Amino acid sequence: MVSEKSRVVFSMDKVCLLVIVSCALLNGAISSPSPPLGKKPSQCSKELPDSCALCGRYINVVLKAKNVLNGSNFNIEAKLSGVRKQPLLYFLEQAGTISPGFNKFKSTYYKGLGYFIDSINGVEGSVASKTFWHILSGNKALECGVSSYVPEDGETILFNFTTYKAAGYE
Ligand code: B12
Repeated sequence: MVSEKSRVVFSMDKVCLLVIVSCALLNGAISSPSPPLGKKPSQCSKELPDSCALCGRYINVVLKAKNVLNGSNFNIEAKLSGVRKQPLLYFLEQAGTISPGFNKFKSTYYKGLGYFIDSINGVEGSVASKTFWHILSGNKALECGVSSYVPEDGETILFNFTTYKAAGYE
């Protein structure tokens, strides 16, 4: 037999449970689906929304730009420490403040893909010469561009001026 008191306690439990679940859902603790087990999320999926430039954790990233192909050969580097984790483009912009060569980059916006890096330090790729700025992490080409790739703490990103052929795109 259920007494009046235990019925009240039972319905209070239900209310508490409802409140906890609602709070968790609002905080995203329950709602966000995980990628299927054993499958790595795509490199290109944006980890942070565009408006989230101020909420990534602080990380260290090294950017390098190498041109041994076209005239003014150079190897430039920018060591960025304690920068908020966000798409690579923001690190490239930051690099310009500590390493002058990086402040002379040009880019073109493509809908759905973001920014394509046309030139760095005055050296520009072209369809005519079949050259471009190839972006790599270690010796692996990035699977996406500067607007959607989010670097990891301790990562070194290389912008290497090269030909379509040398990069394996021809
Ligand atoms: C051709 C091509 C290139 C050529 C472009 C020049 C040319 N001669 O046409 C070259 C070899 C230079 C190139 C470079 C890169 N590419 Co590319 N490229 C393509 C490809 C095969 C076809 C694009 C095309 O002609 N579309 C048809 C035309 C009519 O449409 P369009 O909008 O005018 O096309 C232009 C843009 O796509 C732009 N473009 C090409 N690649 C990229 C990459 C990014 C990030 C951006 C913003 C723009 C862009 O160049 C095209 C010609 O002007 C696509 C795959 C595909 N099937 O779409 C990949 C593709 C667009 N490239 C890709 C990538 C990752 C790159 C690189 C970042 C690789 C790297 N690690 O360096 C670099 C860009 C680096 C930089 N400097 O910013 C990815 C983009 C994925 C993403 N979501 O970001 C794609 C989808 C291939 C893939 N599935 O991996 N690419």
